[in-house]
Amino acid sequence: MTVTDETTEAALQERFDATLADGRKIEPRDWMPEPYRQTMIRQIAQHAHSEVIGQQPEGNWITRAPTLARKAVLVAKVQDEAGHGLYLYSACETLGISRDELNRRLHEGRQKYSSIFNYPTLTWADVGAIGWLVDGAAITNQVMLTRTSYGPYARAMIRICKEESFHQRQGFEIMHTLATGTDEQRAMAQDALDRWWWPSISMFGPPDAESVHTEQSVAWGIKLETNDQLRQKFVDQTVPQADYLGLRIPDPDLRWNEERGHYDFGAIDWDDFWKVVRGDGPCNRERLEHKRATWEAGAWVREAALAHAAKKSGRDTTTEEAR
Ligand code: BYC
Repeated sequence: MTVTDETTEAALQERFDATLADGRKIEPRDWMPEPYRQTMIRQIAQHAHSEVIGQQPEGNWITRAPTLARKAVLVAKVQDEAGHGLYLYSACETLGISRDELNRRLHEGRQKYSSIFNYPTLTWADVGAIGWLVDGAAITNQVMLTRTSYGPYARAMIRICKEESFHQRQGFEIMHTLATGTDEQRAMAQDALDRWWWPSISMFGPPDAESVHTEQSVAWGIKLETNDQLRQKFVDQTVPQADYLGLRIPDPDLRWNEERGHYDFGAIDWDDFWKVVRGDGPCNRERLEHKRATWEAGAWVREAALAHAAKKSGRDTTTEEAR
């Protein structure tokens, strides 16, 4: 590297740091340090893959939703998740990586998706629990991400959060219907809460002391709150909701701590979390295999869409020239 290159690099770094210090966004055309770019690609890709794979657990209940209205709402909700995946792939592409490459990395196990989608949906109440708890946890994280430092990611989050908030309410409403229904329905709601509670609170990621990326991501303004801070916020807002439903959170150590002004909660089984993250959860193989198979089965649709776009743009040019 020459002296001039070094000076230029230092000046670019200075401008990047000043943008962050002023609370302004980093935009695709701006210079950014390579590790920042790679961190954004990793996180946005993981987020996009989660939205897409996250369609599977709830999609499992579309044909078995208890009423036509429930079915219509669930179809719309699952379609929203697909849309979130698309916004996020677009945001990720602004960092100079193609959607095909992102999918390749996921299919080859080089990128991740959220641990939460590796659990089965055994009853209709699981659809309620996912909306209430999983979307609830997702919004807690994503409201923070509306203020994240990378512009396209922050802007995608604003719309996503509006939709997630509807998802959370539809889940809570399903749980409320079941919790105020027959004994059997109430038992079904309790069973879903028992199975989804711990995976939902682990979804925020490892404890801060073991989170390898948090410190740097906070310094870059990617994360404005840490995994443990967001987890605590989620627990604090969800416990009163469970009380309202008359359901019991499956944690004997859960209690209000007057001094801290927060709920204390029991130890998370991090061994189980890492087992799931590493590919050994109840549904990991099934989820990834389904994702790969649908990607391959849809190849002809992508090819046809590209051929159509090329043909159409050719026609449009001819029309313009003719004018
Ligand atoms: N699952 O240093 P850490 C939805 C990994 S979908 C798997 O704390 P970071 C919805 C982490 O990647 C919304 N892996 O990392 C859709 C890292 O490994 P690598 C999903 C996890 O990035 C359908 C290692 O552990 N939301 O709403 O600073 C239906 C160390 O972690 C997980 C998002 O994707 C996990 N849960 O913080 C219903 C939010 N947690 O990459 C609903 C965007 C951690 O070094 N992502 N790991 O190999 C984030 O905000 C952050 O990436 C995280 C982790 C808070 C998740």
